[in-house]
Amino acid sequence: EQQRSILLHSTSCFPLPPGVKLSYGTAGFRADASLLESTVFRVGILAALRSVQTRSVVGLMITASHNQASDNGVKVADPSGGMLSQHWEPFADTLSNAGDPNTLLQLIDDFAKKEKIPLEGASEGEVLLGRDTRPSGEFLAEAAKQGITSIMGVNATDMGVMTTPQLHWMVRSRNKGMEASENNYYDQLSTSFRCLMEYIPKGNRNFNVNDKVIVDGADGVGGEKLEILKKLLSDLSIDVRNRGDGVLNEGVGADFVQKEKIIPRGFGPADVGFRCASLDGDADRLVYFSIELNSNKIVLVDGDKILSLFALFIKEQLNILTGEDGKVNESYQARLGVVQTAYANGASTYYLKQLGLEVVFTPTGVKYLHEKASEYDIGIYFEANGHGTILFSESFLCWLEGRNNELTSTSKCSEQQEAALRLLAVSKLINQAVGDSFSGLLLVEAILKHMGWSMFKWNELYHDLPSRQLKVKVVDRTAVITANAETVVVRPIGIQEAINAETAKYPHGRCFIRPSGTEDVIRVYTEAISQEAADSLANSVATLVD
Ligand code: NG1
Ligand code: ZN
Repeated sequence: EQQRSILLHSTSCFPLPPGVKLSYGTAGFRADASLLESTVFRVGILAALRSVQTRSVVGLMITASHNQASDNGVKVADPSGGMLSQHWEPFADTLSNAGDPNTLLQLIDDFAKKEKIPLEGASEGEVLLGRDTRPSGEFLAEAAKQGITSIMGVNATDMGVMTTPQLHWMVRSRNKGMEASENNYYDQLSTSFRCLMEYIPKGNRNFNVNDKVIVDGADGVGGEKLEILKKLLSDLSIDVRNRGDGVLNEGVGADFVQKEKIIPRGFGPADVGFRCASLDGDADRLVYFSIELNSNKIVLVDGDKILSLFALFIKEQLNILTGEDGKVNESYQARLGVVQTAYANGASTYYLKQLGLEVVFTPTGVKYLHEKASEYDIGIYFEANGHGTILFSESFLCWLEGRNNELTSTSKCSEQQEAALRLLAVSKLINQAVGDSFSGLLLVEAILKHMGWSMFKWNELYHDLPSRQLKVKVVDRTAVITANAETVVVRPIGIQEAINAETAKYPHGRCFIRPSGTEDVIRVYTEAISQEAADSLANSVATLVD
């Protein structure tokens, strides 16, 4: 009864804006910040319910990532630190569109029954609340708190401004019973980075101050947080630009750099010859680039290439550990898998398969990639846009620890032990909750150093096939239904045949279309042997869709 009246009262303070219908898309709810207060309140309730159900800490993040500063958004981190379980998404949709307090109460009641969430009696829970640097974040965080605390027994712990991956990391760590403050996060990253640097092959060890990386913080939360992290790193020089003085995501950031392929604000001719990297607005994406002399263009080193570098390094360490032929007696047959989406450049897939790796595809969206990667002992996933991470299975880590102890007692610092220690360090450096630009950056830097490679050498692993991405506005994007990890259109009937016929005209052509999960458009993607061919194929397929 008390619970009912609390909910009725608080909900009446958060009426829905008229005529707005939002949906929990690829990355939570996103809209103009002025429309979001009631949604964020309702997501607060949802996060609290999830926490009560799982008897674990849950996260709520307020961010619109790479979108413009006036937008905002909200997403929930599950107890594992990953995305909200997919079977809760329909509830997220109905809950956030329920205007009338009585309807909302009924929805919660029904859902709680179905999901066996004990609302009567001593329910307990905790939701960690984070937000990026958007000005609207503060009042939206208030709305979230109101929602969270409307469920009796649930506490809202406000972590203030932080990156999306930091919040996910904290949720994961808290539920593993580990210490999980922001400082613990920096400690874990810097310690494991130092450990990797310690096992760099001797010839490549010297630290050269001119060998720095220049990072574009997208004028978001990443810049200020990276300033803190970099102070703990002695073997790496990081110059942070766009730390928050300019407009968030405007002419800066990973999304801009990857899509436009031009120099972001704050970079110029003086940076030619240096490794540069861009984060996005909430610091969960990372791409590298270099600046070309006398041009405003950049050479992009995208998520596919970061993935390839990681895969190469991990495979090398595994080979050392288990012997090339996997014949070392006590070797554990570690399953290494790589997960991509149809947007991965075909040249990267070809390269990874050439390395002998198992490559699988999922639909677009981190939740799908992450889930697939978790099926392996070591699962590496990345989207071309720079979001990705590496997952290690508990049983593999256990074996690795054991192997390391065994090697310690026999031959000190053998090659094999170094490989084991490197892999253990990677498992701590990389954020296993979600893609994290900071751990990605440190791992790239450590691997380049390990290999003794320049960025140029890295970029030469393979050459991207020319590609084109277009958006087509349509009346109803949900009319397009795809299958096979979005590579084939099954509805409307006949379109796939037409696409096939068009694609066949281009040697080595590849093309697929799919409805976007974050914008009201159909996306067209093509690859071919020249830029002109990729463009022309994309244009003709776009007219088929129209
Ligand atoms: P949609 O709008 O569904 O294509 C985009 C990105 C995804 C992912 C989400 C979430 C592309 C082609 N799509 O999804 O990879 O990052 O946004 O932010 O880049
Ligand atoms: Zn992001």
